[in-house]
Amino acid sequence: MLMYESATRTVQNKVRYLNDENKILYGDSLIDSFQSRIKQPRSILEKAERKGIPRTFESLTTNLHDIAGVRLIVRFLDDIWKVKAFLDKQDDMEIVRVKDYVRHPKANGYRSLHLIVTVPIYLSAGKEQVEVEIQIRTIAMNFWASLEHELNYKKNVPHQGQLRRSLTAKAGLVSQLDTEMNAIKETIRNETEPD
Ligand code: 0O2
Repeated sequence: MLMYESATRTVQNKVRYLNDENKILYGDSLIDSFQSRIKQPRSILEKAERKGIPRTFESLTTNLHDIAGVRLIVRFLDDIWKVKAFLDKQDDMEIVRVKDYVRHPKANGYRSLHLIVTVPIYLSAGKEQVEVEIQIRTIAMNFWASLEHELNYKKNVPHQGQLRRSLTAKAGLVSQLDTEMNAIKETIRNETEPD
């Protein structure tokens, strides 16, 4: 857990730097907010059970890629790719897997860009590469995903199937809102004379 916490802090520091740099260069924050968490042992074991992963240390750390997670919330669709480009350039961070649920949403409507990265952490015994899952999404995608997550984890919700279908339909509206807000932002920034 200490290793995962350390890896999460490394990612957080990079993100803070990116935001500070962006404020200086463009007077604006790129990341609206971020959250990070280490998966609770209970959730690790539940997920392992769900996926049929043996409950050994070796197997859990090899097969579960989101024990450490950082979620980056941006305002606009374009900003997702700006953050990804910044992370691509980090020499001491390797992106080992990309799941693009933004261009290829899940059937339930879930949208988010997932990156599995490895970052080095330094132990008394030497350097170790540790995996962190980074989720990058807009405020609107996050709004949708947090409610959908609540529905998934609550038991005995009445009309669950109907609510699920309704959420999938709303995901279309969220996607449309993201596209339209991005277009408005582009117009404002491109067509406005500098102060
Ligand atoms: P929790 O409780 O949020 O942590 P894989 O790595 O391919 O073997 P995994 O880990 O399921 O399988 O990969 P994926 O699809 O990248 O999902 C990782 C996490 O993304 C999930 O972790 C969720 O946090 C989030 N996520 C993925 N799909 C959905 C979705 O349909 N709705 C919502 N709200 N979140 C989603 P956990 O451990 O499943 O859940």
